[in-house]
Amino acid sequence: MLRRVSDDVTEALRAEQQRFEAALAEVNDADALYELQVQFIGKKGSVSKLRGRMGKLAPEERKAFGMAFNEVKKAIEASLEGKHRAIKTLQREADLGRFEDLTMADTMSPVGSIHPVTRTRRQLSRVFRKLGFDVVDGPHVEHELYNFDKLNIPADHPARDMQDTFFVNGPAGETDSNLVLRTHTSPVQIRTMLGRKPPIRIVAMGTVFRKDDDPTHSPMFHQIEGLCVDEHVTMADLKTTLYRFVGAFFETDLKVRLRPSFFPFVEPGAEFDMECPFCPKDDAGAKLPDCGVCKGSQWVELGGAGMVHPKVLQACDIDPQEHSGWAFGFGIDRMAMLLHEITKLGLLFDGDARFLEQFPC
Ligand code: FA5
Repeated sequence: MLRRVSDDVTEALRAEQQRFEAALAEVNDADALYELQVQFIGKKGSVSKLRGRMGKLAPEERKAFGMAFNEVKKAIEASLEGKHRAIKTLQREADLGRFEDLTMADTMSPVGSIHPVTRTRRQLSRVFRKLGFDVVDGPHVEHELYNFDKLNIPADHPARDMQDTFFVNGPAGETDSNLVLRTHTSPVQIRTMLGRKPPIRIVAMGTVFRKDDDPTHSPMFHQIEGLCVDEHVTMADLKTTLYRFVGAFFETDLKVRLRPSFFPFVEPGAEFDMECPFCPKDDAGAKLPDCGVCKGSQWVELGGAGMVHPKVLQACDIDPQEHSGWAFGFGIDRMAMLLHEITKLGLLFDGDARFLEQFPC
């Protein structure tokens, strides 16, 4: 049988279609797909070129070839369209799965935290307000008269040696140059009693300064002063108040004790101790001797206390026949150390961020 020209052209057409399908299987992106489209059905594409051979066919062969051509071209266009959609879908899925870190670059300053001493001061303030005390303040640069003399510590008293401090020049032209960096918060007792009349119930907290410097003593530290003056105030009121304070502050029921001691501005005077809250215990609840905080004594000292000396009341125009009072003065830094189990006083003041970061807000 005589082979027709249209058979050859149609065969070439089918061959191009197969070549196209094989090439299409390798295509994975839109650019390569477009190139494939141009290569096969673009103006000068291999399939389009075959159409040009239609003019050489006998008129009766043209129709069959025309139909075959359209069929192949449509199939190629459909495949291109299908692949185009598949590529878009893949691209969208890849976009959705892509991880972009949208967090802002770390350009902000680190957040600070509240210093353990400040935290302790705030806690003390809360506890004493609840116990009915006003919180008052006093200056760091104090008159020698208030820091010593009116507290029954005259110029030649040996107690001054224990609180050696920094004398400060007053403002130019001022006659009273007897100014000191206060050595304790006790002068706030004097300021309060000169400023208001009994009944008085105050606490004062703040920075004090001494010529001290060793592992347990710092030249700058913090104290809390308590003062209560009223009619018939006794040592029993002092002990009860301190017992209530310790329970509220350390949130546990601890014993307290007063040991006889001497401070020129109280009579009788005492050191105030509380039961050590940190002693390890055995299974039966008995305290073990190897406590790092109290060194096995089972007591920790908070500071001094006692009944306000009659001479101090008189120096503030309060009649000791009508009124009596008690006072206490504790180291706040020591309390912060107890509360947070800090072993070295200096850590509180070195300003080392690695230490301070351990007390987040
Ligand atoms: C006084 O300062 C008296 N004003 C306390 C007082 C007030 C007694 C009212 C009676 C009535 P003393 O010097 O002991 O007392 O200090 C009290 C507490 O401050 C001490 O127990 C200790 O906890 C703390 N302290 C004293 N010196 C330093 C120091 N250099 N560094 C850190 N803490 C200190």
